[in-house]
Amino acid sequence: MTLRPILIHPDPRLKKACPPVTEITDDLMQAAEDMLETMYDAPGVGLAAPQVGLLARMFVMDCVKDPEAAPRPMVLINPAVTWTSAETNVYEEGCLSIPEQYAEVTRPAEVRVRWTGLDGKEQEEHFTGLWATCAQHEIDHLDGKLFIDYLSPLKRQLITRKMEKLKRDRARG
Ligand code: K1U
Ligand code: ZN
Repeated sequence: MTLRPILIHPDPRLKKACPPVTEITDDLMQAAEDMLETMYDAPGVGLAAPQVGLLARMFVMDCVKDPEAAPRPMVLINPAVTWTSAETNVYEEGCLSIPEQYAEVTRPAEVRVRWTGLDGKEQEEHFTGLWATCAQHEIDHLDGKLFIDYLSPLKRQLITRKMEKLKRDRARG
């Protein structure tokens, strides 16, 4: 398994809608394994393929927060939201592509998601709490959307400028 570098906003690859996965190849399975390792290492609770420069509709997540509990690594290929609750939830979201920036985002509190697993089988599950928020955040990534796109243009610009500076500083070493 290999840690893959996480792209930092702004990057054109984070703004593109990803095409569906048409075949579950060895390369895709390797990418899913690497993404899980990269997510746990960050640490994060989710990671979408475009965040590691792979334009494909796939994300990984594990929202088990209790360090004593068993982990639940999930790989979701071609995910689609099939139902959303009318009730909404406000969560202070972060993003591994926008480090150390957090903002409240309102989304449906519960969702049903259908996807294909790494074994090629269709699955569907009802998500609540952080799982629901994370699944929606990751599906947004697959559509080229970031959590800052829910903020005012002014807040978004402020965060984007901070990220441009972070990238300049990192490039200088
Ligand atoms: O997609 C990403 O950039 C990952 C992101 C997912 C996410 C976080 C919060 C709300 C919705 C979606 C993260 O994992 S940011 C890091 C984070 O939230 C976290 C890190 C360690 C422990 C618990 C949470
Ligand atoms: Zn993110």
